[in-house]
Order: sequence, then C-alpha cells, then structure tokens
Amino acid sequence: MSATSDDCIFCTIVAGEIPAEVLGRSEHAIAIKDLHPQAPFHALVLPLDHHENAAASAAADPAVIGHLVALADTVARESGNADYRLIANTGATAGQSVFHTHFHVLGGSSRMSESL
Ligand code: DGP
Repeated sequence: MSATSDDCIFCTIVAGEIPAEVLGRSEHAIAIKDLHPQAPFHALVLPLDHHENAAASAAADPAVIGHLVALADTVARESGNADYRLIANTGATAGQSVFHTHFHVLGGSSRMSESL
C-alpha cells in the first residue's frame, strides 16, 4: 500500500486539501475532531501514511500504533478527558466506513458511545 491513496478522504485531510478541526499533530500522526461526534469528546487519530486499517499499518510498521496511542492520550488529556475509549473498527461489517487507519477517541461521559 502506498503512502497516499487518491480516493481516500483522510489522505486529503492529511494533505490539507479539505478542512478539518485539528486537535494535535506528531511527526507520524494527526488528531482531528470527528465530523459526526458520537460522544461529548470524539476525536480521530490517523497516521500520515495510508493503510486500510490498523492491522495493515502495524504490519508495515508496528511503531505507528504506538504513535497513534500516544497522540490519542495527549489530545484526550488536553481536553480534560483522562478516561477515554479507543476504538478501531476493522472491516465494513464491523462498522468501518473510511479505509484509512484511524482510532476513535471517545470521552466525556460514562457511556462514551457504545454504538461505535
Ligand atoms: P469508521 O466508520 O469507524 O471508519 O469511522 C470514520 C469516521 O470518520 C466517522 O465517525 C465519521 C468520520 N468522518 C468521515 N468523513 C470525515 C471528514 O471528512 N472529516 C472528519 N473530521 N471526519 C470524517
């Protein structure tokens, strides 16, 4: 899989070609607000390089998952959410709709979107 994919919405966000509310960045990842929040705090952390899901990113470079978890923890804590859920839907049947690796970071309530 290449570092970018032409028809990937998250690659266009990483490239700055469409707007997103950016919550944080690192050398390898970016954190944005989810367009359709499912919890009081709902961010997405995504790697700059395109792979279709977390397992594919891990296969290409296991350190990427560590970078994503670290950025998720930073943006969650910065927003006052030391307690949060991290979710990576993998495959359409599991609810994945954007096929560029991402973790949902959900916080701000005791339920934190059990529907995701
Ligand atoms: P999933 O269904 O698990 O693949 O999650 C994809 C999430 O991405 C979903 O919660 C909505 C969000 N999303 C889709 N398109 C955009 C976009 O253009 N901008 C932002 N900020 N989020 C998006």
